[in-house]
Amino acid sequence: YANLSRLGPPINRDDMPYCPKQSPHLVGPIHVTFPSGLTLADVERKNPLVVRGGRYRPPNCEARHRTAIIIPHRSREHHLKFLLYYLHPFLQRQQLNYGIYIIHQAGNYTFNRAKLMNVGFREAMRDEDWDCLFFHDVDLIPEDDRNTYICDAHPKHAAIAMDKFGYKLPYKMYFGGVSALSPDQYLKMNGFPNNYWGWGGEDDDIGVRVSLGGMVISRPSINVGRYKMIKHKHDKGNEVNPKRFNMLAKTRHTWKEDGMNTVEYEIISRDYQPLYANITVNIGTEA
Ligand code: UDH
Repeated sequence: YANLSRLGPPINRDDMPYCPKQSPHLVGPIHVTFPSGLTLADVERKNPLVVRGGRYRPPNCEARHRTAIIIPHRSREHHLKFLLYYLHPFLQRQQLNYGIYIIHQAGNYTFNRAKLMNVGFREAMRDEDWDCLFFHDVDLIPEDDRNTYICDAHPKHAAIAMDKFGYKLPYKMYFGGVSALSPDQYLKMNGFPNNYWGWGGEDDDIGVRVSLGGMVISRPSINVGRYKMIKHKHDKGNEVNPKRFNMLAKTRHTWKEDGMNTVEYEIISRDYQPLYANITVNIGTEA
């Protein structure tokens, strides 16, 4: 019997067939609006199959992909609610096995987006053998579900057409907003930098790391990599980083000494909410 079972397609422990390569549930373009009065309880009600920690698996087939969404966060609950409202159904239509992680920076010290991503990578991989990680700003809502949240052969920059840039790539090496890497790709470039405190530069550093790691940037088609940004002002505690250009000029010398191999932090709490796993972390302060 053991030998016979190897003759056919792999059979899952529940004897469920694999989901089709192309999901039959996709709708294409999504009209994104921000309904007033929306609550997290509404989002929960609309997503009855999502289980604690923001986890989901297709009910009738075995997912072909396991994707973790990593969201750096502080004081953006309002944006988070809208993102979850759109993202949960979006990922379910794509028939993914997925989990959503909010990496919440504790305290009031200057924000550090890239370091939070390193924390998210390590903590999510502790939970599950994810085959793809989506690093996702909280204020970007995908506008087309053919923008599949799975990894490519090279690191993928997904948010290539944002409304705020006129639905065009702002510059060739842009790698900000939403990107996707497999664990191998992430480790090949030593993850993201830990030392960009405040706004700016870290996304370009990450783009440079992709090529330093011997890889190229992969992108979805411009018709589907579309995002609406929830409008907002610069946050308190995320002032523009004046050192960003100097740091960026040195990435080729620093990337091996700063990244996933050196990230240090202290987990304050890990709680599994109905719609996401919330990891609150002390990432320290600038050296
Ligand atoms: N983030 C937080 N809290 C903060 C700062 C940043 O959660 O206090 C996260 C959040 O996921 C956000 C991401 O980090 O989406 C990137 O930060 P950002 O939204 O500030 O960066 P972006 O370049 O916006 O998208 C810049 C401010 C635009 C002001 C323009 C005024 N016209």
